[in-house]
Amino acid sequence: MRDRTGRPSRVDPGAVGQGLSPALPPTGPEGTLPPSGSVIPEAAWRRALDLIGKADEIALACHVSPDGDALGSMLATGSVLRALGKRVIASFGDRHFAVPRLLRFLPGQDLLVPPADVPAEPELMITFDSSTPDRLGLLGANTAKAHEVIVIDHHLSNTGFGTLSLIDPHVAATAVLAEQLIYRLGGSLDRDIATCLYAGLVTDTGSFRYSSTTPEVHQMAARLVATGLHTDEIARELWDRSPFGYLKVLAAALDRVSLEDHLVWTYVPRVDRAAYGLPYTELEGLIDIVRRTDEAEVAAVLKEDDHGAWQVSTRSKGAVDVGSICAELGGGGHHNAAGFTSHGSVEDTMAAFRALLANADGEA
Ligand SMILES: [Mn+2]
Repeated sequence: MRDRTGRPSRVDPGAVGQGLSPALPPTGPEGTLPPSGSVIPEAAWRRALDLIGKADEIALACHVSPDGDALGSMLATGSVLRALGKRVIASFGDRHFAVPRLLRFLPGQDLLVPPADVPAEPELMITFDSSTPDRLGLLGANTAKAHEVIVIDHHLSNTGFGTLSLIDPHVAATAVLAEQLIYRLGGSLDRDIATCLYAGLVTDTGSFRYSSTTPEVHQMAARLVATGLHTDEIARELWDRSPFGYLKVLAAALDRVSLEDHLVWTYVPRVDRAAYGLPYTELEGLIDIVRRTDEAEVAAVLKEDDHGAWQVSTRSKGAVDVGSICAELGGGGHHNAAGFTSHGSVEDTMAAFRALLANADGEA
């Protein structure tokens, strides 16, 4: 059913799952779907419920080096599916399988298994926040062989690699779509599930600072906070702590920073991290420091991972579409936040990036 805006407004009773245990408190007026701003057709949601209803075992996957949105969306959905009586496993396809330290506070991690333990040909796979099969790392192969694949994502660059797309680039986070799926499954939010979704929402909106922060985002946050989750603890876990070594690596990275026209950039070789035993994943927030530069329109940070590849994070203030630049370099992302991997030197990587940036500037 739809309201006048064409958006789904009510749960279709025929499409709802069996419902969760009554121990979970209801979160909204009975049968009402919360607003999300999503334009995914109701028929697609119905098909998802159908596929989920028919599956006994469901394998969930999110992108490699998961962020709060990828892992949070997956764990929230997984917890609900398990409560519905499904056998659920969840994973991500990193060669060295470990939950990033910043995300270890997320509830529901008992769902996680190493990628090697995911069935080679799952009956049903659901992927989260991953725009391409490549972004699934080792689990790209399982996805290719799965009988059905539901792709839940909000990247404009998503290739639609599943058998069913629940993709909407208009929403701020995959967590928004995960919440919509949870409601349609007949689920409601307890504090643990809400914590996972909230982690996704705050990660992808930069704590409600980015332009993706719509009224619907704040309404969703209100629903989540109403479960009693601890916004202060979540913020501290995600952003306000790091090992001492981070300060030293940060100092070296800032010492190396360059400003060229409207581009500010720096790099972190792995030897810097090795000196302090600092894992690669601790560098996530570095781009947010570099991108604050007033004189720059675009920011880039090159981080050498443990295998010697350069993981490049880029940000734009809006005039330049770094998403398409990164897509041309084999990566992807959003208009204002994107990334790619380079196996070349720092100099070659930056030369390739600068060339595409000059083109984009010319078109702007
Ligand atoms: Mn996301």
